[in-house]
Amino acid sequence: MIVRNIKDVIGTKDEIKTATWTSRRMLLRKDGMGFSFHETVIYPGTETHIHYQNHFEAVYVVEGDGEIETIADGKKYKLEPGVMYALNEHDEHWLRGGKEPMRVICVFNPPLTGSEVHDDKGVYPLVTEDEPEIKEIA
Ligand code: 9YT
Repeated sequence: MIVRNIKDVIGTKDEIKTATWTSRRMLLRKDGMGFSFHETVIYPGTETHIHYQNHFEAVYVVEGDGEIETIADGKKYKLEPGVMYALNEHDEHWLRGGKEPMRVICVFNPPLTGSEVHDDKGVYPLVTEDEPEIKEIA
């Protein structure tokens, strides 16, 4: 079993900071679960262009506020505690922070390796080599 405390991730190489968000990566590809699991804080008043062409992501809001806008159709969705969104169509979008820092839990499939940040098209690279096998449940 894996048990980790967010306090043990903060300040390490698994805490990635950009101009618009901080991501604390609690489970990564090396853990062999088939997904990664992060706590991310989106900074108030910011806007991030995201297009996960190589990944699926689900996001659950636990604190704060913000907005997501899907670029293909211009639809906007309010983000607040209790809301989940899933990018099941690799949806290109704008992610906006609101008035307060927005703390979200994110799951990525396939899992991130740890150091990914968005490129200029909002994409994370796909890393597939040397992936540990997903453990079978006995
Ligand atoms: C919600 C979202 O996609 N934020 C950007 C960062 C990402 N969650 C990550 O790398 O943890």
